[in-house]
Amino acid sequence: MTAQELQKAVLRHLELSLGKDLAHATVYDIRMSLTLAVRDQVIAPWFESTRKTYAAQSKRVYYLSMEFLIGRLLEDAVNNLGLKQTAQEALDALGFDLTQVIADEPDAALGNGGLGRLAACFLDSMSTIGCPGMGYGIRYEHGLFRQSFHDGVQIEEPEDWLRQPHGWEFARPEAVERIGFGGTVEAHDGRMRWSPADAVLAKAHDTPIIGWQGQWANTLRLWGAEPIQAFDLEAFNRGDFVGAAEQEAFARTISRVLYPDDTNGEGKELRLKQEYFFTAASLRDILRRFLSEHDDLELLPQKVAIQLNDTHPAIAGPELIRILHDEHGLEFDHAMALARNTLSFTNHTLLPEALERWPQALMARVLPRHLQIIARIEEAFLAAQPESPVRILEDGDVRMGELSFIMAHRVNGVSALHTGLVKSTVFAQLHRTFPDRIVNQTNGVTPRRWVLGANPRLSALITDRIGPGWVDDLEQLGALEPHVEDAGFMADYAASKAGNKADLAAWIADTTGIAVDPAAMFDVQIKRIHEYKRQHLNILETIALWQDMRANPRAGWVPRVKIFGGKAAPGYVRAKEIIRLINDVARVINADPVTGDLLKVVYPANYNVSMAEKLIPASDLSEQISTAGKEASGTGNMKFALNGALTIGTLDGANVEIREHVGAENFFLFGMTAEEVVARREDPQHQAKAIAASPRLAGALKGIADGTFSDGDGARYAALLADLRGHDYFTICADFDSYWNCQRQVDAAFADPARWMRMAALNTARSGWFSSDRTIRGYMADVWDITPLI
Ligand code: 26Y
Repeated sequence: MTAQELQKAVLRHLELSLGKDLAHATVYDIRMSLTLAVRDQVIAPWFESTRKTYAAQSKRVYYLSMEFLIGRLLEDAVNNLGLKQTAQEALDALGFDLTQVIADEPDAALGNGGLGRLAACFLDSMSTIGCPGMGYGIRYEHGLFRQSFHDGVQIEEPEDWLRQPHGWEFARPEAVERIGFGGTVEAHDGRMRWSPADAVLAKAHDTPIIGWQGQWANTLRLWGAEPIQAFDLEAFNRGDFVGAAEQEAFARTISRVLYPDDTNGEGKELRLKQEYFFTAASLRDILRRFLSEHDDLELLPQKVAIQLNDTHPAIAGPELIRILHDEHGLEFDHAMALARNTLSFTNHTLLPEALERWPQALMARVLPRHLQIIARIEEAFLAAQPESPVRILEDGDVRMGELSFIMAHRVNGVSALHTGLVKSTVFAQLHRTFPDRIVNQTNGVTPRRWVLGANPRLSALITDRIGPGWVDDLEQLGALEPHVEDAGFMADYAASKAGNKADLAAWIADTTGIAVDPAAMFDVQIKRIHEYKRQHLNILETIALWQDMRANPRAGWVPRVKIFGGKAAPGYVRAKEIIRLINDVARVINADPVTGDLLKVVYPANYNVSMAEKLIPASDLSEQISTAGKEASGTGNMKFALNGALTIGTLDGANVEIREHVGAENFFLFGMTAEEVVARREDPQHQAKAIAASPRLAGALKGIADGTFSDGDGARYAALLADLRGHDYFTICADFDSYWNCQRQVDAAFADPARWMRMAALNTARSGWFSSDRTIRGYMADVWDITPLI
């Protein structure tokens, strides 16, 4: 497509789809017109992919996820279709700037964090590799809340991405499923029949996901809930106008909003309904497609692979059995075996509070037939494993982890360390019973979005030296390694980082009003705010550094900008205290003339995918400092390493594998190992001893306690401090000195720019393994048993 052709297509959509002429077109109008023009280019490969899949009678993969944190789509699509340059020229000619048009798209935040972003990277990789499949999720009207700070305190406001029409999707009014809730179960002619009391419609909305160079496209199908009947006419005619709309209100509530908790499952009835809603709709859709091609249910596991993204769609097991047994008349054990051979399950966390449990009483009310089926699953399991102490039904709850494990033929962890812990802790008993079931699939990230799209400077440099093949074959980055000996390459590498940092400094000034020195080290921690991720360890080190700098401002400090980004679950009190503390500390330090440009603390509000795309390419230091054993994998860590930020991190999650790949000498390691953390907690005085041994830590804690950062209000952080001094489950204190010392090694390395840049370039060259293309190939081989169609 030429720029002229694209320009014509944009103008055609501007007139015919938006009803505007160029003279009156806004950025929104142009963005929508360009979106529609680019979407037109996706249709042919999309149809072609479907045709090939049918022709090959191929197995398909269905990725069921409560979350898809996709962010903006226009730039990705333009890049994947090779239309970046073309689009730029086309818009220039119309008097619009492509960058500005791209930034006009709302950031689709249909997810909380890692798990949802991983699902989005997987969609991109499946389409790039030619793995036939679909993502299934919920079309939330409101994604993750918008964050702002009032006096440093997090305020949540509703997010509104669907206020404007969503240009990428196709509504499918014909693709609707009726989803029931509640009601009764009765036997009819020897079969159980569930008669739900309420029902809603699930309506499909399809977004095509185009792969690299437009060679393949899959579909993301999101279900929106709608009433079966918009209006109860009988009630209306009685004069009960509000009651007449009740159905509608209930239905729409189901897909209204994303739950903003990423760990504290509150066991809310509405969440259970959301889970069943999208899982049941997806399964019916999958079975209908399967039965349109095959007439033998026996073939299901050969033709269909269903991946459960954590336990959120775990009701898929019982629901699939219900369909096969109650509706199609298969024997229960037979139905169960077919379901298990079709399903597989990914575990993303070991935190006990994130393992879903639903009260049996609630399940009996909302999904009465499923509760019966779950009891039979447990019976069948115990009949085969009479010695096993494992139960799905326990303490009045349904344990969704155990259910998922028993109903899956493969269970995977998301990094080598995490998978080992899955085997030795949460699912130790089940692992003993089924020693081949658990496999590892270390996470990855898509290089299209996280390098090519987010870091055009670095991308151009890489392509200039090793050609363009790296974009869908990321291990080719290894070919950069000899170039680190080339002064010309290193100068260009440093210049690309400097350019990104200058851009970020300008953006920080714009959005926060804080002036930062682009030559300072950009030290970045961006992720959900959580105690186990230890943003408070970082801020304690920041305070200690500031105190040292003030005491001795001329000691040759390495200037730093500490950058934080992330949201806290609205009900997570301690996480919100940490947010306030960071903002309080930032206010005081940024106003201090003694430290000046030596130290700044920046915390832009409303961190999201688009903000990550700005921050990561401009980072020098990547903070991956979770308490060892707690971060299942991390994926931000991979994005940073690829973009040439050095990691300061613990031996946790995929940090372990990143360190192995980039080399221990190019990674700043500190802190206790997972085993050491467990051992240290045995000593109830571990935090007190650490504080007593570290005047710096004691000084930082004291600074908080005496109100230095809270206008003299010593009580503001009393609870946080009491926890650190009294319990400190996340071993902030015990790891503090190790972290401090490691940070000073970071300073020394940064003070030698040639050494630093060489380490950074080696991180880029050696991180190719962390492509989600590699991860998806692993799932295809070890979990899904499917081969690519391109
Ligand atoms: C039960 C409910 C409240 C719940 C909702 C969301 C529980 C958990 C989550 C999300 C978990 C999550 O995002 N886990 C992250 O998954 C990433 C992808 O595998 C990992 O890289 C990351 O370490 C892990 O915390």
